[in-house]
Amino acid sequence: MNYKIPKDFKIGANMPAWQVEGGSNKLEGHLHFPDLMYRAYPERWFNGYGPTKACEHYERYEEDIKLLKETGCKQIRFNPDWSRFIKDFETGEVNEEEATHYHNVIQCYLDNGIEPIICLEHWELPAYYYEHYDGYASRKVVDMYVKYAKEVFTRYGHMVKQFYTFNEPIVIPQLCFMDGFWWPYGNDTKHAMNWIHGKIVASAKAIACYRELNLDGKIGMIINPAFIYARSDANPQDKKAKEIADSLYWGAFMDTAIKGEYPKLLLDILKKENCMFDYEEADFEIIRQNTIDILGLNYYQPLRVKEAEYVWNSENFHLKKYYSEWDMPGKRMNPYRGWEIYPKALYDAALRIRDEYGNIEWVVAESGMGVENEEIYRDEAGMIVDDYRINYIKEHLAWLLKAVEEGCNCKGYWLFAGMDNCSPLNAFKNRYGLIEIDLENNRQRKLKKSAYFYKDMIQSGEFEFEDINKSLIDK
Ligand code: BGP
Repeated sequence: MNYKIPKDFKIGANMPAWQVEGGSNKLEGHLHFPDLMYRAYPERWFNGYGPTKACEHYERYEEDIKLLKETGCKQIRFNPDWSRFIKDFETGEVNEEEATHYHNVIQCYLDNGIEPIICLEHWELPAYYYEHYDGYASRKVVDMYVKYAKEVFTRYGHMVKQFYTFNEPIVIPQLCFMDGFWWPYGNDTKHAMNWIHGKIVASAKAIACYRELNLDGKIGMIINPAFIYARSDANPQDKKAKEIADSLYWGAFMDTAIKGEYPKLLLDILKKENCMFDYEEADFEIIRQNTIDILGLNYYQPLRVKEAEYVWNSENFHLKKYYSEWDMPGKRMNPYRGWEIYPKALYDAALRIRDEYGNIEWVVAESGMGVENEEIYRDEAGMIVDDYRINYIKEHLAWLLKAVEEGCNCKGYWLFAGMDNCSPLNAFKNRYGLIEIDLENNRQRKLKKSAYFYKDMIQSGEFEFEDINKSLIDK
């Protein structure tokens, strides 16, 4: 079947600072949070690679942007690295050399016919703010974030027309402070909620600041709401488990960002479990008044849940008291990343945004497939023939375009990622890029087959794929 991409639907890719830039020229004392994660246990990062060099994009951005042009991308989402952008973390004074660097990066995108989109933070919280103030749990840091946001808006707002306040703001609080999964391995839900609330307030204040500047553009947040399915909606316990998980993993950021308020269910549970975050009375009004214009939504895998399997007997409350993850038999997997592949979730989410969130304008800000040992797919001419990635892109787009046809307000799809890059802990294990990075060979860049597919699809405005409506009938 032939799928047509609407003219106002923009296809692009991602280039997040800490995962591509590297920091070899960084000033002393200007590390960011992922640097701290790496430095605590470098041996836990796949083959020892980390953010220090990453792809050396900082030095090689002109070469990279020329290659991104070759992929046909119309938009690239990137971000300044907050930890290098600020010279003095106490006053918020900007490092002018770094500000000029990012000005040049933006100009280079524009010169190559690519629209640059800025997300202010992709976890590059300056290490200083973590070490001295406990990050977003502190109002000082919230204020310094807003100061940084204002500098970025003022300096680049005439060149960039879409800004996002955060990328996946739940991930660091959840994985580092609640789930004990990443350094510093915290298991304290209240602490994580303080970070989450701090980020929600910081985003709302940055949005207020953007609006005060009267810039001609849009501002949003990039959220990775969990796309939750219950084992059985007919089973009331499973359904309840889903609602509770949804109140945090979907609702905390989606509801505050779009509707201006927290899900009541989440607040009730936090209060009941003595994990209510610290807040100032004015916070709720600030959140209510400063909702987003546009939503960026990241999606990789669904979350399948069932009623809680174990009795929660730890002193530290975790939402898993109320649900367990359900390992659905027969699910389709990306075995390298260990994530389920389920493209229809994009369609389901689109309908929910249409029906429950005022059909706000949105884009898929990340979607992609990480694959290990991609060299085995190299052809005789030396190109990686990543047909699995092409298929992945097509099936996700097919479901998305079906939603658009049904009135959903989705206006774009940005692949993760423009180039292979450094993941948290997995480093360069799973490759995500349209552009290959050859680590053995001076990080040489080369277009993969998917890059040529991308260009063709974007230029022609169409692609061929199976009729997904048929798979609907089968299921
Ligand atoms: C998202 C991040 C991306 C990217 C992606 C892929 O959570 O926003 O930056 O890393 O996940 O996941 P991973 O790199 O862990 O394979």
